[in-house]
Amino acid sequence: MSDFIVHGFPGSPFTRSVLVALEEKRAPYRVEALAPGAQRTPEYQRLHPFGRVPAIQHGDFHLYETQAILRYIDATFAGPALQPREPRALGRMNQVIGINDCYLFPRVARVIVFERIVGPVLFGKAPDEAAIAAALPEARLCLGEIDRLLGDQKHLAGDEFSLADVLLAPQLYYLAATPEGASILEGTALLAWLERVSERASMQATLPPEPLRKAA
Ligand SMILES: N[C@@H](CCC(=O)N[C@@H](CS)C(=O)NCC(=O)O)C(=O)O
Repeated sequence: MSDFIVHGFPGSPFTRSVLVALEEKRAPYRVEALAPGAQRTPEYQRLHPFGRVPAIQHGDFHLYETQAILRYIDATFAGPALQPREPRALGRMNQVIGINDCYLFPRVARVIVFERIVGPVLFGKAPDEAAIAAALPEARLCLGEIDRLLGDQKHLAGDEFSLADVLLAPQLYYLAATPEGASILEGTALLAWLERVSERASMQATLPPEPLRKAA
């Protein structure tokens, strides 16, 4: 049995990014699926004091924060390198990761994806249209900027698939399935990138569970 354990919610985009990185490396792992609300228990908060997913255990080593976990996976396991060595490509990768963590996830995906997909599918909650409308300017800014940075490159940090793609693809998978995300992404290079990256074996092997997958 593998000693690499991923604690997370099935369907969580950050958890999926960790699984995608492990799949890209062909590293063995097992998933400990958390029940809804379990992130707030004292037991889980010993692994992640901020009560978020994912968190990992690798033998006696514990880590949380997705980008830290992704870098750890890349440094630990053999297989294709997921971080470019060329300084400008590396800078671009880190920039896109920063845009996701500081703006796209907290101000856009956490609102629009939650209100349109997670809330209705998992909690039977009606979407808060005012919250969605308030997130739209930031959604246009984030997606427009990532699309501009992608330009005519194959991947977000250049020609090679990198941690920027690993982090962003699971987020945009859901966002593109909302009417708002679909309308902003229509006809963009970013949408073509998402379609390309979604065909990778690592993305296909980590699809969300059925109710969320159907909604997306
Ligand atoms: N900065 C964290 C963010 C993780 C995060 O927000 N995960 C979401 C799921 S995708 C979560 O745990 N939500 C549960 C909650 O907010 O209670 C990371 O990069 O790992």
